[in-house]
Amino acid sequence: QLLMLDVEEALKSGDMWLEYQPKVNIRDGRTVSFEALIRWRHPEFGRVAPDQWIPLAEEFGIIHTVTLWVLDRACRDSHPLRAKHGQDLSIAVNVSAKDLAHSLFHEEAGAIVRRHKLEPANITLEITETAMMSDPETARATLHTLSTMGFRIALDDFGSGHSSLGALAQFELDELKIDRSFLEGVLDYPARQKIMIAAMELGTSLDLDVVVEGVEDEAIALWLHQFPGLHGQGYYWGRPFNLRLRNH
Ligand code: G
Ligand code: G
Ligand code: MN
Ligand code: NA
Repeated sequence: QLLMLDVEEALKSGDMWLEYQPKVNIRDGRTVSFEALIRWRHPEFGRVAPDQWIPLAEEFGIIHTVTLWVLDRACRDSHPLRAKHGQDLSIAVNVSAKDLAHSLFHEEAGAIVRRHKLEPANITLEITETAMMSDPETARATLHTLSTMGFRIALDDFGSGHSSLGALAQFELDELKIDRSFLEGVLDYPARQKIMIAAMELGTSLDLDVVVEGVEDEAIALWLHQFPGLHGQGYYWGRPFNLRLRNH
């Protein structure tokens, strides 16, 4: 909790930074998007994982500042990434339920994107189904506004929460990210394969871009090759990397 006093300073000082992980077209291996993932090295406590502090930042009412900072950095970094990987590359940013409840979020997000000479269509906002369902009325209204502005909306960690199908039906979505838990044992158990296939087909039939999360090895990647139009994300294609340390 004391950590929360250090968040704003860490954003300014460079103790927080973004890493980017590719989402690829599984058939041809081309990168279609990069997801921004926040990192924090605390001067006293060392590395603090987002799972450890993002929920606190939501509770303490400072997630809004964090999310806008992430969006700003991601927009800035999108220029070199697009120069390298193509102008239709999308940059993905994780958004929390608390952000959607903030009445100015869409205006502030729109202003940041414009300031960087980008269009909302260049940005994908990833929201977990748990976040969407925590206050569905507010989430639906804000997501509708953001979608109308042109932002792409992704349902993150699909299948890990309690109301997956409900979220699919209720929100205006462009992308479905199938939670990596679906891949556990998928090569060994026919029932798991059928569930995975059904989840992918559900997304495709709703005209969503389908992203399979957590692909770690070649065996899974080869299995996924049989399904056309699929996108994937995972250590197999690339770990989150620091744009400033490596040349991508
Ligand atoms: O990459 P990683 O293991 O560190 O991410 C862990 C979790 O933290 C993931 O669920 C991811 O969505 C979340 N996360 C990473 N970066 C951000 C961020 O900038 N904002 C929010 N709200 N969540 C993030
Ligand atoms: O927002 P989301 O929950 O999808 O965040 C992605 C999280 O998953 C990050 O923590 C990222 O580091 C992690 N991740 C990305 N690829 C893999 C993978 O192949 N295996 C595992 N175990 N985690 C992954
Ligand atoms: Mn995500
Ligand atoms: Na997530």
